[in-house]
Amino acid sequence: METKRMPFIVFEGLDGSGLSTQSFELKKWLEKKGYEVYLTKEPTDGLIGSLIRGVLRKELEVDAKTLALLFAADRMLHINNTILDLLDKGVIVISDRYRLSSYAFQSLEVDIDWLKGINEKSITPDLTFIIDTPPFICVKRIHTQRFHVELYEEIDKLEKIREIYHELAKEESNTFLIDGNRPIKSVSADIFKKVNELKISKVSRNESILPFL
Ligand code: 2DT
Ligand code: MG
Repeated sequence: METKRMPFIVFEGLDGSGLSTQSFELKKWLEKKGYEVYLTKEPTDGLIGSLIRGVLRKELEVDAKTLALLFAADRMLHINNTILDLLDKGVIVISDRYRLSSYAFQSLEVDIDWLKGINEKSITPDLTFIIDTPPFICVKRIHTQRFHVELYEEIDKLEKIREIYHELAKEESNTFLIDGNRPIKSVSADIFKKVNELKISKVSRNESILPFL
C-alpha cells in the first residue's frame, strides 16, 4: 500500500515572536489526534548548524554571503538526512524556521534573488506560518530569557526583517501571517484551523518509528 507523503509545516517570525511555543503547541495538538510528529529546527544541531550558532553568538566571523551559503547548506543536509525520510514514512514534520528566515534575515545584507537562487532546490512547505509580533515585544522577551545579544537582535534590524516577512506573506504560496500579539491559545486556534484545512490522511501503524531514527 502506498502512503502519501505527510505535510511539512514551517513556523517563521522574529526571535521572541513565539514560534517555538507555537511549534510545540501544534505538535501536541496533532499528536492528540493520533499523528506521529517530529519537531525540528533551523539552524540545526548538526555540523553546519553548530558553525552557524558560533557566528550568531559572534564567536566566529564570516562575511554575509558565506553565512547565507552556510544556512543553505545546513538546510539541504536537513532536508536530505531528516525531513524527506520522515515525511515518506508517515511522520508530520514541523520546522521552527526554514528558508523564509534566510530571505528575511540575510536580505538585510545580501540580494534576495541570489538568496532565493541558492535555496532553489529546497522543498516547498505545505504550510508556512509567519508569527507576526511587534519587535519591541520580541526584544523584551529575548532579554528576559538571556543576557547576551546575538546577531540581528537590534530593534531597527528587527523592524526591517518584519517588513520583509510581510512582503513574503503576500508573495509566497501557502504562507500565512498570524497575529502573534495575542494570548497563546488564540494564536494556536488560528493555526489549528489552517492545519485542519490540509485534511491530513490517517496513517495506521503498530509502533512508532521515531525512537529508531
Ligand atoms: P533561533 O533563535 O530561532 O534559534 O534562530 N536565521 C535562521 C537566519 O538568519 N537565517 C536562516 O536561514 C535561519 C534558519 C534567525 C537563530 C537565528 O538565526 C537566524 C535567528
Ligand atoms: Mg534565538
